[in-house]
Amino acid sequence: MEESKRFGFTALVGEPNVGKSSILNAMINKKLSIVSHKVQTTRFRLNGIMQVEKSQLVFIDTPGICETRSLRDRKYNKVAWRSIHEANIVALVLDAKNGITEGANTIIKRLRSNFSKAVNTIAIVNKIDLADKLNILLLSEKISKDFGIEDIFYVSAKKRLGFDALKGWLASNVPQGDWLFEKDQLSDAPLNFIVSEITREKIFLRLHDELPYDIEVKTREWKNPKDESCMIFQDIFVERASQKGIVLGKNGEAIKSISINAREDISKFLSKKVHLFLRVKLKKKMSREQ
Ligand SMILES: Nc1nc2c(ncn2[C@@H]2O[C@H](COP(=O)(O)OP(=O)(O)OP(=O)(O)O)[C@@H](O)[C@H]2O)c(=O)[nH]1
Ligand SMILES: [Mg+2]
Repeated sequence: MEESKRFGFTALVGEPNVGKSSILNAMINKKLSIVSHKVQTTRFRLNGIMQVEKSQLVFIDTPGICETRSLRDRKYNKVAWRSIHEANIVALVLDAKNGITEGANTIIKRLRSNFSKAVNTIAIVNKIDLADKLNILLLSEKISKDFGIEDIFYVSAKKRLGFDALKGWLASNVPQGDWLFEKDQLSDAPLNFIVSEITREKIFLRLHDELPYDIEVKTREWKNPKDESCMIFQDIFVERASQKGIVLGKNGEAIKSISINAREDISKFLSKKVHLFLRVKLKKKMSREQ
């Protein structure tokens, strides 16, 4: 091991919608994780990787944690807590405007009782573009006094503010160790997953309250992946036959706009021309129960 190399996982945790995925994207300077104004956009753990000088930092984006009775939300909460166990540093993300809500309080308490002091906990106050300075000051006092978190960073993922200090701190606080990933690797997630998620984001953004919540997107086939332009075939799975019409929209307008927007972002992500083919399908009962 080279003496000064460092490597570590930082889990981004917090309530839904505080901007965890936006922070991951701002950190790695690429739109990797999907973002929407809806709560619980993120469903799966996703790693984003970056280098700061001799440190390789891996950010784990996690689903928002919330108090819930629903089986589905409990499943997402579990994904988040499991990620925390693997992290060297836990970054609690708070919304500068909302401050320490009841939900955030619960997460902090559980962090304190379930994790040893050896796990470094920091706070990232996001959306500083939306809050006034006095509120941010009061919030920072509360975070350090009530929760004993001393390392607090103030960022705006939207305006890309405040990230240098955060990157610098993480780079010198992850443990010494060899890098686990290649230098320019952005993520360890399969491309199929990333491009499916982009389409899921466009569905989230296009369909509002009528959104079939448990919608899934799977990339079925990929043609000419090495060529200048490629063809990607994806299936959108809905729970009930009646939901097919919602995704398709009147005269197919919804699916058309989802497809155009997804194709544009996938193209950008892959830096190549993409032809995207979407198909709406009914989930089989088996996969519904999994
Ligand atoms: N004004 C402002 N909005 C932000 C900022 N960061 C994120 N947002 C917005 O907040 C909303 C939620 O962002 P996400 O990154 O999806 O939040 P999340 O915490 O990953 O949400 P879940 O995946 O649902 O848990 C989106 O509409 C973002 O555009 C910020 O710094 N300022
Ligand atoms: Mg998210």
